[in-house]
Amino acid sequence: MSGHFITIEGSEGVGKTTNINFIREYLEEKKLKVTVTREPGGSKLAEEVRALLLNHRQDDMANDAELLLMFAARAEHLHKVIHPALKRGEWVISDRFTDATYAYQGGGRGISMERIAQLENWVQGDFRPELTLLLDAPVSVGLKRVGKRGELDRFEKEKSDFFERVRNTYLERARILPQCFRVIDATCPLEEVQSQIKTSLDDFFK
Ligand code: Z5A
Repeated sequence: MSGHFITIEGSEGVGKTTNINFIREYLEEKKLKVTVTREPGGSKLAEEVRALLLNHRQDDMANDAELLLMFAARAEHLHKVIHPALKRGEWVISDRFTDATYAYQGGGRGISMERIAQLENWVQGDFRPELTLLLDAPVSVGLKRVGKRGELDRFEKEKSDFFERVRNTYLERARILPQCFRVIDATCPLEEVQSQIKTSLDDFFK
Protein backbone atom coordinates (compact mmCIF):
# COMPACT_ATOMS: atom_id res chain seq x y z
CA MET A 1 0.00 0.00 0.00
CA SER A 2 1.41 3.37 -0.91
CA GLY A 3 -0.83 5.78 1.05
CA HIS A 4 -0.65 6.70 4.72
CA PHE A 5 -3.05 6.05 7.57
CA ILE A 6 -3.48 8.57 10.40
CA THR A 7 -6.04 8.42 13.19
CA ILE A 8 -7.34 11.04 15.58
CA GLU A 9 -8.53 9.97 19.00
CA GLY A 10 -9.68 11.32 22.33
CA SER A 11 -12.65 11.27 24.65
CA GLU A 12 -15.92 13.12 24.18
CA GLY A 13 -15.74 16.75 23.05
CA VAL A 14 -11.94 17.18 22.87
CA GLY A 15 -12.14 18.62 19.34
CA LYS A 16 -11.57 15.70 16.96
CA THR A 17 -14.15 16.79 14.39
CA THR A 18 -12.98 20.42 14.52
CA ASN A 19 -9.33 19.49 14.01
CA ILE A 20 -9.79 16.82 11.37
CA ASN A 21 -10.87 19.59 8.99
CA PHE A 22 -7.66 21.45 9.81
CA ILE A 23 -5.62 18.30 9.07
CA ARG A 24 -7.39 17.79 5.74
CA GLU A 25 -6.69 21.38 4.68
CA TYR A 26 -3.06 21.17 5.81
CA LEU A 27 -2.44 18.02 3.77
CA GLU A 28 -4.35 19.29 0.75
CA GLU A 29 -2.18 22.43 0.75
CA LYS A 30 0.71 20.03 0.20
CA LYS A 31 -1.18 18.73 -2.87
CA LEU A 32 -1.82 15.38 -1.20
CA LYS A 33 -4.98 13.41 -1.89
CA VAL A 34 -6.92 12.94 1.35
CA THR A 35 -9.80 10.70 2.40
CA VAL A 36 -11.45 11.67 5.68
CA THR A 37 -13.53 9.02 7.35
CA ARG A 38 -14.80 7.99 10.79
CA GLU A 39 -15.57 5.09 13.10
CA PRO A 40 -17.84 3.52 13.86
CA GLY A 41 -19.01 4.05 10.28
CA GLY A 42 -17.30 5.28 7.14
CA SER A 43 -19.00 2.91 4.68
CA LYS A 44 -22.69 2.27 3.97
CA LEU A 45 -23.06 -0.88 6.05
CA ALA A 46 -20.72 0.40 8.79
CA GLU A 47 -22.86 3.56 9.10
CA GLU A 48 -25.89 1.31 9.63
CA VAL A 49 -23.99 -0.53 12.36
CA ARG A 50 -23.07 2.89 13.85
CA ALA A 51 -26.76 3.76 14.08
CA LEU A 52 -27.37 0.52 16.01
CA LEU A 53 -24.41 1.16 18.31
CA LEU A 54 -25.30 4.74 19.19
CA ASN A 55 -29.07 4.21 19.36
CA HIS A 56 -30.19 5.49 22.73
CA ARG A 57 -32.91 2.83 22.93
CA GLN A 58 -30.36 -0.05 23.01
CA ASP A 59 -29.54 0.60 26.66
CA ASP A 60 -29.23 -3.08 27.51
CA MET A 61 -26.83 -4.09 24.72
CA ALA A 62 -24.39 -6.78 25.95
CA ASN A 63 -20.79 -5.55 26.15
CA ASP A 64 -19.57 -8.37 23.90
CA ALA A 65 -22.25 -7.53 21.31
CA GLU A 66 -21.06 -3.90 21.36
CA LEU A 67 -17.44 -5.03 20.92
CA LEU A 68 -18.24 -7.38 18.05
CA LEU A 69 -20.36 -4.77 16.27
CA MET A 70 -17.43 -2.31 16.48
CA PHE A 71 -15.19 -4.85 14.78
CA ALA A 72 -17.86 -5.89 12.26
CA ALA A 73 -18.19 -2.23 11.22
CA ARG A 74 -14.37 -1.94 11.12
CA ALA A 75 -13.97 -5.01 8.87
CA GLU A 76 -16.40 -3.48 6.38
CA HIS A 77 -14.82 -0.03 6.65
CA LEU A 78 -11.35 -1.46 6.01
CA HIS A 79 -12.55 -3.51 3.05
CA LYS A 80 -14.67 -0.83 1.37
CA VAL A 81 -12.94 2.45 2.20
CA ILE A 82 -9.58 2.38 3.97
CA HIS A 83 -7.63 -0.25 2.03
CA PRO A 84 -8.88 0.90 -1.41
CA ALA A 85 -7.96 4.54 -0.63
CA LEU A 86 -4.50 3.52 0.58
CA LYS A 87 -4.01 1.45 -2.57
CA ARG A 88 -4.81 4.58 -4.61
CA GLY A 89 -1.97 6.30 -2.71
CA GLU A 90 -4.21 8.57 -0.62
CA TRP A 91 -3.77 9.82 2.93
CA VAL A 92 -6.57 8.35 5.02
CA ILE A 93 -7.50 10.28 8.16
CA SER A 94 -9.92 8.47 10.43
CA ASP A 95 -11.88 10.11 13.24
CA ARG A 96 -11.33 7.19 15.70
CA PHE A 97 -10.16 3.63 15.03
CA THR A 98 -9.16 0.61 17.14
CA ASP A 99 -7.58 2.67 19.94
CA ALA A 100 -11.14 3.83 20.64
CA THR A 101 -12.12 0.18 21.16
CA TYR A 102 -9.31 -0.27 23.70
CA ALA A 103 -10.38 2.96 25.42
CA TYR A 104 -14.19 2.57 25.41
CA GLN A 105 -14.85 -1.19 25.37
CA GLY A 106 -11.64 -2.00 27.27
CA GLY A 107 -11.20 0.89 29.69
CA GLY A 108 -14.82 2.03 29.78
CA ARG A 109 -16.73 -1.28 29.75
CA GLY A 110 -14.02 -3.44 31.33
CA ILE A 111 -13.57 -5.99 28.51
CA SER A 112 -10.12 -7.57 28.65
CA MET A 113 -7.43 -5.95 26.49
CA GLU A 114 -6.32 -9.44 25.38
CA ARG A 115 -9.74 -10.16 23.91
CA ILE A 116 -9.67 -6.85 22.02
CA ALA A 117 -6.16 -7.60 20.77
CA GLN A 118 -7.34 -10.98 19.43
CA LEU A 119 -10.09 -9.31 17.41
CA GLU A 120 -7.69 -6.59 16.27
CA ASN A 121 -5.31 -9.23 14.91
CA TRP A 122 -8.13 -11.18 13.29
CA VAL A 123 -9.77 -8.21 11.54
CA GLN A 124 -6.68 -6.14 10.76
CA GLY A 125 -3.80 -8.62 10.54
CA ASP A 126 -0.74 -6.46 11.14
CA PHE A 127 -2.39 -3.29 9.77
CA ARG A 128 -2.11 -0.40 12.28
CA PRO A 129 -2.24 3.42 12.05
CA GLU A 130 1.14 4.95 11.26
CA LEU A 131 0.39 8.00 13.41
CA THR A 132 -2.26 8.57 16.08
CA LEU A 133 -2.97 12.08 17.31
CA LEU A 134 -4.46 11.82 20.79
CA LEU A 135 -6.30 15.00 21.77
CA ASP A 136 -6.18 15.00 25.54
CA ALA A 137 -8.14 17.12 28.00
CA PRO A 138 -9.67 16.54 31.42
CA VAL A 139 -13.07 14.91 31.09
CA SER A 140 -14.81 17.96 32.57
CA VAL A 141 -13.39 20.17 29.78
CA GLY A 142 -14.66 17.89 26.99
CA LEU A 143 -18.08 17.47 28.56
CA LYS A 144 -18.40 21.22 29.08
CA ARG A 145 -17.51 21.89 25.43
CA VAL A 146 -20.18 19.61 24.06
CA GLY A 147 -22.64 21.09 26.53
CA LYS A 148 -26.21 19.99 26.35
CA ARG A 149 -26.90 18.22 23.07
CA GLY A 150 -30.46 17.16 22.25
CA GLU A 151 -31.11 13.48 22.78
CA LEU A 152 -28.00 11.75 24.14
CA ASP A 153 -26.62 8.62 22.40
CA ARG A 154 -25.67 5.45 24.34
CA PHE A 155 -22.13 6.66 25.02
CA GLU A 156 -23.01 10.26 25.85
CA LYS A 157 -25.31 8.94 28.58
CA GLU A 158 -22.36 7.47 30.50
CA LYS A 159 -21.19 9.06 33.76
CA SER A 160 -17.91 10.93 34.12
CA ASP A 161 -16.10 7.96 35.77
CA PHE A 162 -16.63 6.02 32.51
CA PHE A 163 -14.96 8.85 30.56
CA GLU A 164 -12.14 9.01 33.15
CA ARG A 165 -11.37 5.34 32.46
CA VAL A 166 -11.54 6.04 28.71
CA ARG A 167 -9.08 8.93 29.04
CA ASN A 168 -6.70 6.95 31.26
CA THR A 169 -6.68 4.03 28.80
CA TYR A 170 -5.84 6.35 25.92
CA LEU A 171 -2.98 7.87 27.93
CA GLU A 172 -1.71 4.43 28.88
CA ARG A 173 -1.71 3.36 25.20
CA ALA A 174 0.22 6.51 24.30
CA ARG A 175 2.73 5.66 27.03
CA ILE A 176 3.30 2.08 25.81
CA LEU A 177 3.26 2.97 22.08
CA PRO A 178 5.28 6.21 21.93
CA GLN A 179 6.43 5.51 18.36
CA CYS A 180 2.80 5.79 17.07
CA PHE A 181 1.15 8.30 19.41
CA ARG A 182 1.50 12.06 19.70
CA VAL A 183 -0.39 13.50 22.67
CA ILE A 184 -1.84 16.93 21.94
CA ASP A 185 -2.86 19.22 24.81
CA ALA A 186 -6.46 19.89 23.79
CA THR A 187 -7.13 22.32 26.65
CA CYS A 188 -5.26 25.09 24.76
CA PRO A 189 -6.96 27.62 22.50
CA LEU A 190 -7.70 26.17 19.06
CA GLU A 191 -4.78 27.93 17.30
CA GLU A 192 -2.34 26.36 19.78
CA VAL A 193 -3.90 22.93 19.40
CA GLN A 194 -3.52 23.25 15.64
CA SER A 195 0.08 24.38 15.98
CA GLN A 196 0.82 21.20 18.01
CA ILE A 197 -0.93 19.10 15.35
CA LYS A 198 1.10 20.79 12.60
CA THR A 199 4.35 20.04 14.45
CA SER A 200 3.37 16.36 14.78
CA LEU A 201 2.51 16.14 11.08
CA ASP A 202 5.76 17.88 10.10
CA ASP A 203 7.72 15.38 12.24
CA PHE A 204 5.86 12.58 10.53
CA PHE A 205 6.78 13.97 7.09
CA LYS A 206 10.45 13.87 8.10
N1 Z5A B 1 -16.72 4.29 20.02
C1 Z5A B 1 -16.46 3.18 20.78
O1 Z5A B 1 -17.02 3.02 21.86
N2 Z5A B 1 -15.59 2.24 20.32
C2 Z5A B 1 -14.96 2.34 19.13
O2 Z5A B 1 -14.20 1.45 18.74
C3 Z5A B 1 -15.23 3.52 18.35
C4 Z5A B 1 -16.11 4.48 18.84
C5 Z5A B 1 -14.56 3.68 17.02
C6 Z5A B 1 -19.10 7.98 18.58
O3 Z5A B 1 -17.95 8.72 18.41
C7 Z5A B 1 -18.96 7.10 19.78
O4 Z5A B 1 -18.45 5.81 19.43
C8 Z5A B 1 -18.01 7.65 20.78
C9 Z5A B 1 -17.11 6.48 21.19
C10 Z5A B 1 -17.70 5.29 20.51
N3 Z5A B 1 -18.78 8.13 21.87
N4 Z5A B 1 -18.44 8.94 22.70
N5 Z5A B 1 -18.34 9.65 23.54
P1 Z5A B 1 -17.92 10.19 17.83
O5 Z5A B 1 -16.49 10.43 17.53
O6 Z5A B 1 -18.88 10.32 16.72
O7 Z5A B 1 -18.49 11.09 19.01
P2 Z5A B 1 -17.77 11.96 20.07
O8 Z5A B 1 -16.49 11.53 20.60
O9 Z5A B 1 -18.83 12.07 21.06
O10 Z5A B 1 -17.39 13.26 19.27
P3 Z5A B 1 -17.81 14.69 19.64
O11 Z5A B 1 -18.62 14.77 20.86
O12 Z5A B 1 -18.44 15.25 18.41
O13 Z5A B 1 -16.48 15.40 20.01
P4 Z5A B 1 -15.25 15.93 19.17
O14 Z5A B 1 -15.41 15.62 17.72
O15 Z5A B 1 -14.03 15.47 19.83
O16 Z5A B 1 -15.37 17.51 19.40
P5 Z5A B 1 -15.78 18.69 18.38
O17 Z5A B 1 -17.21 18.46 17.93
O18 Z5A B 1 -14.74 18.92 17.39
O19 Z5A B 1 -15.73 19.90 19.42
C11 Z5A B 1 -16.66 20.02 20.47
C12 Z5A B 1 -16.88 21.54 20.76
O20 Z5A B 1 -15.69 22.08 21.31
C13 Z5A B 1 -17.20 22.37 19.52
O21 Z5A B 1 -18.13 23.35 19.87
C14 Z5A B 1 -15.86 23.03 19.18
O22 Z5A B 1 -16.02 24.27 18.53
C15 Z5A B 1 -15.25 23.21 20.56
N6 Z5A B 1 -13.78 23.17 20.58
C16 Z5A B 1 -12.96 22.31 19.92
N7 Z5A B 1 -11.67 22.57 20.20
C17 Z5A B 1 -11.67 23.62 21.07
C18 Z5A B 1 -10.64 24.36 21.74
N8 Z5A B 1 -9.34 24.06 21.58
N9 Z5A B 1 -11.00 25.34 22.57
C19 Z5A B 1 -12.31 25.64 22.76
N10 Z5A B 1 -13.35 25.00 22.15
C20 Z5A B 1 -13.02 24.00 21.33
